[in-house]
Amino acid sequence: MRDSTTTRTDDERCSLSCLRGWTDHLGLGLGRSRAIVAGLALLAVISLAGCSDDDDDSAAAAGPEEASTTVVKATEGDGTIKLDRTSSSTGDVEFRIENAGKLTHEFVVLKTDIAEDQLPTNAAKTAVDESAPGIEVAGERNSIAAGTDASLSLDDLSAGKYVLICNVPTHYGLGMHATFTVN
Ligand SMILES: [Cu+2]
Repeated sequence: MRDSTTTRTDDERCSLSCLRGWTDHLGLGLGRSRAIVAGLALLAVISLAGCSDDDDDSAAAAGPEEASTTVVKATEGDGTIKLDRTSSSTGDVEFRIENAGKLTHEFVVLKTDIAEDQLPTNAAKTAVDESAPGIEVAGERNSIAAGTDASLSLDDLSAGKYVLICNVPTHYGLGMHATFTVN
């Protein structure tokens, strides 16, 4: 490894005089001691350049840590929810929702261990009871018009089982549910 302590000391002590000595040496061919001093100045410059490279490397190494969002594409039809992936690792998840149907839909993410087609419903049995025991709403996007896209970003999803539903009255019963797992 380089001896940076010695190099830095030389640099601090004689940055001006070293440069002057180097210039004198090049221009006038003066004594050997000045040539040595000039060489030390050159080493100091190289050493500082090396330090800059190290800084650049550490900054670049920090970059990849940023992007860890899992993107899930969800396509809603009038009676279906289809996913391009059914699981993710823990962390941020972005659902990109396309309403490919002719009706307005919702996209609701529930954390629950209950089977996707066994969720408790309201008294009229037209919609899932989102406040029932064993169900936790992780996030939702309402009023997604027919033919439009929407997005739902959920930060730091914890491990477990999730059920994704549309809870517009009667739509759950039509089959608008899907299972998603965070590992
Ligand atoms: Cu719906």
